[in-house]
Amino acid sequence: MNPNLTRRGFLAASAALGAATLLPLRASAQTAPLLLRATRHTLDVDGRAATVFRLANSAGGSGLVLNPGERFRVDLTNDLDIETIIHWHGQIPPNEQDGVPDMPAPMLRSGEVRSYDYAPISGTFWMHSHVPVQEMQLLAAPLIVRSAADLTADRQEVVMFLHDFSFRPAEEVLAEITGTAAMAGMDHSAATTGAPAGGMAMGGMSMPMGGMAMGGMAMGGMAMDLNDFDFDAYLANDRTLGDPEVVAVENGGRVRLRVINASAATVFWIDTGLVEGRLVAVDGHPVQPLTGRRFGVAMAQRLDIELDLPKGASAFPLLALREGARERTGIILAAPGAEVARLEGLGDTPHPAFDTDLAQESALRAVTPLPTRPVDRMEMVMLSGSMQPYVWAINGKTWGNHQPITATSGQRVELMFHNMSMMAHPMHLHGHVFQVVAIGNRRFAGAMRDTVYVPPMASVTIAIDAGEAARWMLHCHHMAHLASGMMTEFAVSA
Ligand SMILES: [Cu+2]
Repeated sequence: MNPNLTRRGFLAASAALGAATLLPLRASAQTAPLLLRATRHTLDVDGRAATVFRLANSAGGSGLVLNPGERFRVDLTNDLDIETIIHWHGQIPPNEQDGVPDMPAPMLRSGEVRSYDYAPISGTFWMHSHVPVQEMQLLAAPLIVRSAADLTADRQEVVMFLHDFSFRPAEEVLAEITGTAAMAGMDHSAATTGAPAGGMAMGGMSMPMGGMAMGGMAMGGMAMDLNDFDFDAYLANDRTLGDPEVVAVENGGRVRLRVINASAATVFWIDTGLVEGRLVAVDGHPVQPLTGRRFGVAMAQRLDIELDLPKGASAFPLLALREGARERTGIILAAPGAEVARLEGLGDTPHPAFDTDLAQESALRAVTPLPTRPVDRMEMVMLSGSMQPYVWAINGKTWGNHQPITATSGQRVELMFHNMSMMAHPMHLHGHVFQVVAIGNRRFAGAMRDTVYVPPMASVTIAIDAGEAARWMLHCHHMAHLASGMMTEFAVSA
């Protein structure tokens, strides 16, 4: 056993991702690369078998855990019979290792092994295929980079990895959401060429424009669109509430919950129930602690929530509630001797929409903000689109017709996202960590992030110090929006 590990640390390692996900922890400098395989895997979803993708570590579990100071030195093997490529979401590798098809590296052929090596940022991260239909079929996993404080802290680490899941092929799900048969069969091209040629067919979508049919909610007299697809199941660590993961915790112990929303198209509220939580990091980056029992998390975002469990032989459900609907998923923390009651996968009433007024984002303050300096470049980034036809654009253009947003390496750039549409967009920038610096006209020293949620008709400004001179993707992390072309590039020149 690793002598560096405290007893709690060992508990944490054992419980965090389940025994199968546990990687051997190394006490000394790493000698061999970590192994990661893109492969297939069978899940049991409410008693029904489902074949999905998996990013498997050397122990056969999902994802990677790195120790403090350890490099992200990974050999990725494509064990699939199709091409794939993996993006290290929120990390800042050299651009050639970023994992977007042909941007610049090609996808991995079947059987190909590719090596990655960079200094990682510590915190709660994840990795996923940058091909939307593959991400939707769970080719995604946690990437946890521990800090020195994580190893010495007297607390248990628990990961909650969230996904929306359909038994139907992802191509079919995308085609139904977008209302176009042309989308079916898009795989590689979805991430690189954007919208299919020709018009978008109108079939498949029953929702009227701006309608309330499926997931609409009224907002200031207007109708916003929330959920445009009803998935078959909502998963937390690959399981539903019908058979949830039960994590053994210490009586009265402290837990650091690492929530990762790997959903294709679902925003969740994390409900800590009777236990008050302390939100201590978003997207892997520390924020000044914010207490509460409900925190929202959009697609691709992460939350680190600390929980001080009350003493007693109790069970503590940690639920993820689908916004604008009754579905929920989650895991259960159980102290020794606790009785674990069965929970329904449907709540009594629909859960509210997330952060329409940006109240949560407004309350976040970075622990380590960007240094204050003059802004060299300010750009407005318009987000637009509609359900019918299902087209989403950045500055009026879809990927392939896009106009890059440009900067020079080292410049301080501010991007003001202005959402002119009735759906929210979680906007993700590759290769950079940015700071939220304004909501509407109100400036503040907000959170450091890699994915920011921009609700309908709102504006959010982020500040970035432009990094490596390269083409970096900037896109919406709603998979159907991305697949229909809601992507541009942040083109940094030397
Ligand atoms: Cu979007």
